[in-house]
Amino acid sequence: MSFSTWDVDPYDEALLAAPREYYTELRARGPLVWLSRYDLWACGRYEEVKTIFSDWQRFCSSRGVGLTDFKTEAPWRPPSIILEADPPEHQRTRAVMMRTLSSRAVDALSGTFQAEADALIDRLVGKGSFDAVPDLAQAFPLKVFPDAVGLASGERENLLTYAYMVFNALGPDNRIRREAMADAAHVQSWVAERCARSALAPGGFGAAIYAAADAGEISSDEAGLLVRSLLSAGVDTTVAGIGNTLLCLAQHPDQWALLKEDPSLVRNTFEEVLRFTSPVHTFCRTANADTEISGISISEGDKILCVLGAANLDTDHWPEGDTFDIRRTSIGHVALGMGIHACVGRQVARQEAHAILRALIAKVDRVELSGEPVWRPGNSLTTLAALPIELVANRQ
Ligand code: OVV
Repeated sequence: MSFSTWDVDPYDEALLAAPREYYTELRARGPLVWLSRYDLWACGRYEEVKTIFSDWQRFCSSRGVGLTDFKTEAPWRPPSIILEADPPEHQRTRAVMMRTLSSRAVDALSGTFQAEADALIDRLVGKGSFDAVPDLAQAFPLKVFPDAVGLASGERENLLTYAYMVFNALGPDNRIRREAMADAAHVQSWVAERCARSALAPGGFGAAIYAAADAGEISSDEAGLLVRSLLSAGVDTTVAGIGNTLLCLAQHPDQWALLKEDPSLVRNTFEEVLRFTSPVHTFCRTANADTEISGISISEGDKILCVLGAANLDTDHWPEGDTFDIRRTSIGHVALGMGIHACVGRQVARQEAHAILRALIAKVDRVELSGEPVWRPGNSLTTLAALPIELVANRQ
C-alpha cells in the first residue's frame, strides 16, 4: 500500500511550541507517514499507536525509544534496564518497580503529599502574580518525589537538568539536544552518586529497590540502575503534568468552575489534562523484523515515531477531541503509554497532581493567567518554560 512522504521536521522549535496543526496533518496523511528528514516512520493515529505499543515482539524497546538505534549506534549512557529492555529481561526489573511503586506503596504517601500541597498553595494563594513553573510545577515534585525516593535534600535542581538531558537525548542532534547535553558529565556523576545504596534513606522507594537486591531478585548494580530510572523519569514528567494542569484550568474557567463545584472530578480532570496535553509527546519503537502496519510494509530496523500527542487528539477516536472537557471519559488515553512499558510511576504522578488539585479546590476561588504562557520546546516533553498566574483566594 502506498504511503505519504513528508519533509516536516517534528523537532522544529516552533512546531514543538504549537504542535496541533502538525498533529492534524500527520493523522490526515495516513496511518504511517515517512519522514524524509530523519528516515523514519511517524504514527499519529490512535489505533496504530495502540497497535504498536501493544506489540513488543514486533516493535521493540531494546534498540532505544529515541532516534538512536542501539543495535547500530552507541547510546549516550548505559541503557535503562526497564525502559530500554524487552522481555524476558524486562520482566524481572519491571516486577521490582511495579512492587516499589504499587498503589499500596503510593497510597501510604497521600497524607504527606496532601500536607505539602496544602502548605505550598497556602504560600502562593493571594500573593499576586507569580511564575507557576518554578514556584509550583517544579517546586512540588522536587520536594515530594525525591523525599519519597529517600534522597537527601540539597542540589535537587540537578534532577531537572538530568531529566532534561534524558528526554531531549531521545531526539535528533538539534540545538535543544546539544544545549541539554552541555553539562552532561557533572550531572551524570551527581546522579550516579545518588543512586548508591548509602545515599538512600530507609523507608523510601530507593531502599525498597535495594531490598529486592538483598532478596536476590536483581543485582545491586541493577538496583542502582533502577534508582537511576526513578530519577530519570520521575521529576520532569510530573513538572510537565502539573504545569499543563494549571494552564488548562487557567484557560478554561468554565471547567475550573465545574471542578470546584464537584471535587469528585479531580481524577478525571488530571486524566483529561494528560489526554489533552500529552506531557510526553513522543516515544519511538524499532521494528524487530520486516513487517507491516495497516497494509504498509516496514523493514527490520525501521524506527517508528509514535506521536502520543496526536493519538490523544485523534477525532476518529475522541469525539470533539480538541475540546478540554473534564466530564468526558478520557480512559484509554496513551499519555502514560500502553502495554508492558506503560508508565510504572503513574500512581505517583496521579497522587501528586490530585494533591495539588485538591489543595486548589479547597483554597482558591479562581486561577487566572497574569501574562503569556511560554512553552519550552522539548524533543520528548510538552512542558512550560513560564506560566505567570494568580491564585485568587476564596472569599472568606
Ligand atoms: C525518559 C525515561 C522514561 C522512562 C524511564 C526512563 C527514562 C528510565 O531511565 O528508565
